[in-house]
Amino acid sequence: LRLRAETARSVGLYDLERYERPDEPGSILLVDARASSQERLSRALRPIGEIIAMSDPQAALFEAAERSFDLIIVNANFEDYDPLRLCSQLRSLERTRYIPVLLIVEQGSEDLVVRALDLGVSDYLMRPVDPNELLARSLSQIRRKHCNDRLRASLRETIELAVIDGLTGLHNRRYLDTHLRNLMARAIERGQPLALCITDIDRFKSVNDVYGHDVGDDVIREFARRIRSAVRGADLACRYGGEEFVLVLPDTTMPAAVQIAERLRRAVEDVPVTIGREGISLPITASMGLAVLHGPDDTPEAMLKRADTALYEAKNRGRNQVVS
Ligand code: GH3
Ligand code: MG
Ligand code: MG
Ligand code: MG
Repeated sequence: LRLRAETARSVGLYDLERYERPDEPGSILLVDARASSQERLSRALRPIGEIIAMSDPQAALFEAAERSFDLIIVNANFEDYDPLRLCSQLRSLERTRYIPVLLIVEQGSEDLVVRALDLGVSDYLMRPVDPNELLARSLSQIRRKHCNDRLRASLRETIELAVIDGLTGLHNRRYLDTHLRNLMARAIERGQPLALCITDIDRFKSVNDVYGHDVGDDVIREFARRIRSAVRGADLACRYGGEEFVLVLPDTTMPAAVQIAERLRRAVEDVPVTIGREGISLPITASMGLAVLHGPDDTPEAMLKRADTALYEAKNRGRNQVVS
């Protein structure tokens, strides 16, 4: 780390943000057949953080998949074992594929290096290993790894947010639009039934009119909670519009869907929603329209349309009911 600050100064770089921010500690798995070189390399790497040294490549692979290391250093000094085998396995396992691998080889092993880089090994060193160079290359890999980890995490978060409704935490309409088709195809493939329910809170405009939009939002959130406890893990629950939700129920026949919808309808009707610190008790009800998958030629649009027609019918018949 001192070296890094010195380098920055010597080349006239005084970017404090980049060069004087301390590194997060890293953890290193060192795979090396010999105790003497394990000892020497570990000493050089000590400023980085925790180092686990192992001599058996297969045990090391197992360890790497179990724990989260920031760098794996493979010293190619095994008897009767091709170090590329370990490198290739590390690249193919889901649990280890994002951990950088630094390979240490004999002077003149250019062929091995070329094949290693082709397999996805991140960097290499030739013996004799200079401790400062080992430290510098290791730090550089760990820094990049931490940076990539952050990028991957924020990408995952962005993807998740794009399909989640901010008010309720349920999936949004965009998610439904892409996944309903998949769920229908899977049901056809497996020869299973599939049901769909559209539910809409009754006379919701008056909630907004009387209590305001914020209370309206609270009611929507509470309605979503009751939906969540009414469905199973395999079911898909989405906020489809303002106070309108769609449930997709895999492996569910119409009679079973009626039962699920009825249970939800009662869970909404039976317990008024409690609002704010004053504890205003607001009775709400919801109407539901159901549809089931008709066969391989059925489409998401047609299924949603049939459920929506049934919902319209439920509203017409006086609300707070399920129509199939
Ligand atoms: P119906 O029984 O026929 O469904 O009557 P309704 O009053 O519920 O009518 P409708 O479903 O057409 O109206 C939904 C209302 O929900 C209209 C809109 O002002 C309100 N709304 C839509 N999105 C939101 C939201 O995110 N928050 C709040 N508070 N209100 C919303
Ligand atoms: Mg309506
Ligand atoms: Mg409504
Ligand atoms: Mg509505």
